[in-house]
Amino acid sequence: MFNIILFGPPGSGKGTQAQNLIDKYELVHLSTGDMLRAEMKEGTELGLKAKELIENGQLVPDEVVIGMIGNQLSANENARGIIFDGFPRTIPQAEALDQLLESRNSSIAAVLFLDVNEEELTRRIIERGKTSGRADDQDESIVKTRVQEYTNKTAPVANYYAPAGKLHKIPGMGDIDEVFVLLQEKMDELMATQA
Ligand code: B4P
Repeated sequence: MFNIILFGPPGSGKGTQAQNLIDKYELVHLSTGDMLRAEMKEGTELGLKAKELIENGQLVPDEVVIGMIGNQLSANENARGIIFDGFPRTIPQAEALDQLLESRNSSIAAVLFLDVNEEELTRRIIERGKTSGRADDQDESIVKTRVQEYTNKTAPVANYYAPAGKLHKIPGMGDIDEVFVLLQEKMDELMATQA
């Protein structure tokens, strides 16, 4: 399996580019954000708990997302590879993912880090908020909280993967097509070295 993590702050293009990449490389897309929003829409117990945290810009507890990813890995054992989008977002999530993959004789091939500055992140998220209906996209102070959560809890995850040479920084300030070209170049390079 060829497993990739799309990493970066909120609004850096993870969900957007994951969609482009799965179409081109025939990989399975696992987005914890999408899974949580589906639970919220269905009004499940988990969804109701997650809603309050998400709408305040905070991360949901590790055990919730780790459980969801574990279930999805079991459901996709024959996949060619997986793109993890928005997961892991904390060091305990990264450690759990390593264990889940190791127990399936698999591992993370690379972490693609979309590098975008805070001003642009805020601009993109507030712009999406005009049509997305997402409460966490509509208020600048909530976007600030999301960026703070990222800085405090998620940014250190990059250092978890860097020593093994798995972290690859991709300039993410260009438009969607420009960033996709850079991602494809990196994906093709990585896949060629794996083959
Ligand atoms: P996510 O769904 O992962 O949300 P996100 O970070 O806002 O999305 P993303 O970064 O993928 O958006 P994109 O830039 O593609 O998480 C939402 C919430 O769920 C979190 O805050 C947290 O509470 C919870 N959660 C999820 N996973 C969790 C976990 N593992 N642990 C704990 N909690 C978790 O898109 C943004 C906008 O920018 C779009 O409108 C897009 O069109 C636009 N855009 C993208 N690229 C662009 C570009 N190059 N130029 C111009 N616009 C661009």
